[in-house]
Parts: sequence; structure tokens; C-alpha cells
Amino acid sequence: MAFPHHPTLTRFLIEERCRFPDASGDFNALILDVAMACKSIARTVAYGELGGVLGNHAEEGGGVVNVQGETQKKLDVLSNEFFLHITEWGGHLAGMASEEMAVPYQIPAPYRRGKYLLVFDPLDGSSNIDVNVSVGSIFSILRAPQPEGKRAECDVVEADFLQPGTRQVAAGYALYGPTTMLVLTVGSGVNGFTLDPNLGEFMLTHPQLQVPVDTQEFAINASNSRFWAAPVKRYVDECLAGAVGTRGKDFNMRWIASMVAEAHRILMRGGVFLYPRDTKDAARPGRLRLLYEANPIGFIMEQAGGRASTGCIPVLEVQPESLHQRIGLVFGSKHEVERIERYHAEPVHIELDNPLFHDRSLFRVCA
Ligand code: AFP
Repeated sequence: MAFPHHPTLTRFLIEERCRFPDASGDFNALILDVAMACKSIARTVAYGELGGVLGNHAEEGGGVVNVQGETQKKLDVLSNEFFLHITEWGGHLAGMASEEMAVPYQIPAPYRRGKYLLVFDPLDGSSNIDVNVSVGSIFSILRAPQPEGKRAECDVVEADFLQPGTRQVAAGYALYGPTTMLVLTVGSGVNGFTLDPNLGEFMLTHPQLQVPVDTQEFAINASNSRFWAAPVKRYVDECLAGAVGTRGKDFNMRWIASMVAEAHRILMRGGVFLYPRDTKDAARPGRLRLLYEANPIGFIMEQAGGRASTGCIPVLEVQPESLHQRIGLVFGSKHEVERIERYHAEPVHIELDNPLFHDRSLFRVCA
């Protein structure tokens, strides 16, 4: 076998750590534990039907829904378990929160409690797992607010996790596609690692990724178009008008319904992703979750020279109000996201009789 000529994730982390002479090594150890959880999930996902892991998670009496009211897949539950049990023992974490758990997870005794919080969506896109679409895990690392001397006796509470995305120490995702990749930012650019299936190691294959600032590709669930706000309709209509419209160029549209896969495509070749706030369900201010979907992907996009927004303000600046808060999200190529923000800031004339955005008046959607 050829001598591996790509640096491993471990080497990358050790070299990064040299920039912080006071670092204890806790952070690197935590990232390696997260990577181990992702490798375990990748292997389980790869077995598919052979592993008996497809289909809905069911307990006696029927299927199970998570705190979002969504049906849990067997792989959602398994992936959550991998994250919890592979990272809880190392002494680096004060607590965790996940899409699949209503309340924060306490690090069990006898494990030591550490200085970081781990927030994750263990298997994004999982409603498509049974049709073999690429899925992934998304994670965000924050600092725990508990002072060092108090960690042992202090349980984490929801408020500890309610930190804006600008406070993330690191964020990343693993994509379980034709190859398994780990994409990571520790706040100094974005690096992509490919899992070498023989060595079982993530190798640095995509250093310092950059999202092209311009694009001719957008991603949105067009079946929701009747629920969109006017600025989103305007943006999409202009893309669809193509070369003969105001944009003067043709656009391509993509929709995988697995945000982590869309984010990866955008990181690789540019594009813009929109899951905006709409009026489909007035009680749901957006589809995606702020803490473990929008913030980590937003951090990665911004670190790669792209942009992430609610449509009105940078998503990383939003002060979270609850653990499972949903939010409108637009991210990708910088100039397109800025254009969408501009459309939201301009006064628009709404033709719709629309209870969320009010009817037939001049107003700013972001006001
Ligand atoms: P699941 O993890 O439940 O499949 O949800 C995936 C997701 O949150 C995100 O990854 C997709 O972009 C979005 O939902 C797809 O939503 P639609 O069902 O509206 O296409």
C-alpha cells in the first residue's frame, strides 16, 4: 500500500495547537472523539439494510417522535447514542444537547466534567435514509459558562447553550456519501478531511476551502412557494427568468432535502441555499434549527468566505431563545446572500392576503 501523503486529522490538530501554547489538549481530544463518533456512524450507515438499521425507530405501542414532533429513524437514535457515549467519558464536556433529546444531557458520574458544550444533529437528512441519499452529522462546540471550580456539582441547563453563533469555538459536519468526509472549522478557515477506509483515518484532502462569491445555482423547496415572503419570491422568480430576465444569466436549481449535503455542494462549487421563514405553519418560524443546524453551517460558510443569514441579519448574530429554536436560513455564495438580504431590506408591495406578513401594504419584511 502507498505511503499516505495527506496529513491525518490528528496531525492537523496538533499543528493547529502549536498556535496556542497554553492549550491543554482538551479541545483536540474532543474533536478526535467527535471524529470517532462520525466514523462509527459512517460504518453503521454503510451497512444499511444489511445491518438492520433502516426504517423507523419503534417502541412498544408504535413509532416514536422526537421533541420536534418528527418521526425518529432507527439511525437517528443510534447516531445520537454514538455521539453521547463516544464523547461523554473524556473529561472535556460539561454537557451536550441534540436534536433528538428534549433537554440537555448531563455527563454521567464517574466521568469528569469539562469546559466545553457539544451541540449536534446526529443525522441530518435522515428522513431520506431509506432511499440511500447522502446524510450527515452536524456539530457545534461552545464554551460552558460554569466556572472551573463549580463544574463537578453544576448540571448544565438550557440557558448555558443559548449562545449566539459568533461564540462557537468550532463547528463541523460529517457527510456520509460516496465517500465519508469531515469538514471542520476551528475559526481559522475551513478544512475538509476524507475518511481513508483502509486506515480508518480522516486525511486532510481539502485544505482551506473557499465558497465562490458568485453562483448560478440555487436550492430551495419550491413546493413551499405559495408560503414564501415577497423578497424570496422575487429572488427565485428572477433566477427562473434566467438570461432574459433582470439577472441576465441562467440558473440551475437543486434540492436534495438533506441540508448537510447541500452545504457540502455549496462549499465545493458555490451556490445558495434557502429555507426561509414562511407562512406554512405560523407557529414555526422556519424549518431548520438554530443551534445545531444553522449556527454550525453558518460558521463554516463565513469561515470559507461565504455568508449565512436569516434573510435579514447574519444568522451567527441571533441571540437564541430556546434549545430547539427554528429559524429562516439562507447561506452560500456571498454576493447572492447579500442580494437576498437587500431584497428583504427594501420596501415591498405585498399582493398576498398573508396573515404572517400582513396584507397589501408597503413594509419591510425585516422591520
Ligand atoms: P430530516 O433530518 O428530518 O430529514 O430533516 C432534514 C432537514 O432538516 C434538512 O436537512 C433539509 O434541508 C430539510 O429538512 C428538508 O425539508 P423538506 O422536507 O421541506 O424538503
